[in-house]
Amino acid sequence: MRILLLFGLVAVALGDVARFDGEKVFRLRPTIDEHVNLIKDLAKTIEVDFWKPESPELVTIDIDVDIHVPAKYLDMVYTYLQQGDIEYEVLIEDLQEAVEAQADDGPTPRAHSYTKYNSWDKVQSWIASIASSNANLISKQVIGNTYEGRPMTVLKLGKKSSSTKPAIFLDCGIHAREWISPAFCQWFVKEALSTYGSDSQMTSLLNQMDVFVLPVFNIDGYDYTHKSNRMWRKTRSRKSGSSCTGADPNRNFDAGWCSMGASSNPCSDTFCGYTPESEIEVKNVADFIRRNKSIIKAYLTIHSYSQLLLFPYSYTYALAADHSELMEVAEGASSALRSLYGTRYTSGPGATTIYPAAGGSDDWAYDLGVKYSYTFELRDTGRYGFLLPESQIKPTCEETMLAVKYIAAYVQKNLY
Ligand code: BHK
Ligand code: ZN
Repeated sequence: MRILLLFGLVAVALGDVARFDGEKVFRLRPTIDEHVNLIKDLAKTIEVDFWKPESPELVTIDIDVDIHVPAKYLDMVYTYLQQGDIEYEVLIEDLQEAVEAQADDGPTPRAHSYTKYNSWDKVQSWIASIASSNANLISKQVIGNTYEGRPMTVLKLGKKSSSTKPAIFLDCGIHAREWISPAFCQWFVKEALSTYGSDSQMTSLLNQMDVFVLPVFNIDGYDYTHKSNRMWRKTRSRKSGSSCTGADPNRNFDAGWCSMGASSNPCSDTFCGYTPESEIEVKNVADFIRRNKSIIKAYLTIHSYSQLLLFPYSYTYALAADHSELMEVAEGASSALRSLYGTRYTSGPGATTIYPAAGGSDDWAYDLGVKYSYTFELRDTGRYGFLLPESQIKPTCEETMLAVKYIAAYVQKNLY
């Protein structure tokens, strides 16, 4: 009876999980306008999941276009690419195998692990326990709930002080499927706590400043990628009148909102939402940053993949007033990152370095007055994409720490 019950539960749990057997990820290289049009037409005819860029509207010539194609369309896509004379390679032969191969850091333990992709339940209990075990250096506050009612908790790292300290805001997991991102925020908190007192740079940083860390921004989406569909990107909000779920939180900020590089179609992966800050998660974060505007000196947000260090603007080709300084700091951070394992990053404004896209959090924070505003796109450049194996969590987080610490040290040095 107990065994039957167990089977029943497993069957129910498995029954909801999307599988990707035989599905492939292609990298296309459109070199003429005709190729671009063909790719956009293809996206209209069949369901294609755009990995890079994130939606067909963003496709232009001479960029890599990574798409995930369901098995039933493969024959058709091969014929289409050949007839259209579009150059391509297969990045991932079998997506289901790649999903399963992510967990190459050993079997999934019951407990939280810094070298595994932790479920939301594990991250949530980790937040509670880490905050209570280091009361002198860390405190937590709930900044609101997600659409589905999960609490969004910001951890404040820094030595307690009687006066208000300048701060850095760091968030991870804006996009649900970019799993390396929440892994980095967890790593950052661990490293900050364990190296305070021994690493002079971290000690000085946390003595003089606070770091606000939001470990998972889009919790509902993150939970959905663990339980139902690994490739989900957006929030999980619903609105009567549309059969599609969610908006892109990184198109929902009030920065040139929905003017370019975003979609007003609720079914698109880059849907900008019905209004700026329509997504409660975005509103909660924007409210928190507005409330703390006078102390927040830097805004850092972690995504994947592509190995880029981006800064404003993405909603316009115009250069930011602080362009040269932002570029200089980005170059310094990238070379610090590269010094560990040789990982190469490209830095620049979002609009020219990836694509113009309005409604992003870094542009919004910058226009609010947070000068040092950066978007990280972590490993890799496409071999695994969103399915970066767990064996790469440690090296990715270690090298990223160097870049984040470089930016933090620069901000700290220029406080007064
Ligand atoms: C970065 C900053 C502002 C607007 C867009 C971006 C690129 C980012 C996005 O929102 O499309 C790329 C991405 O998710 C992959 O992490
Ligand atoms: Zn992203």
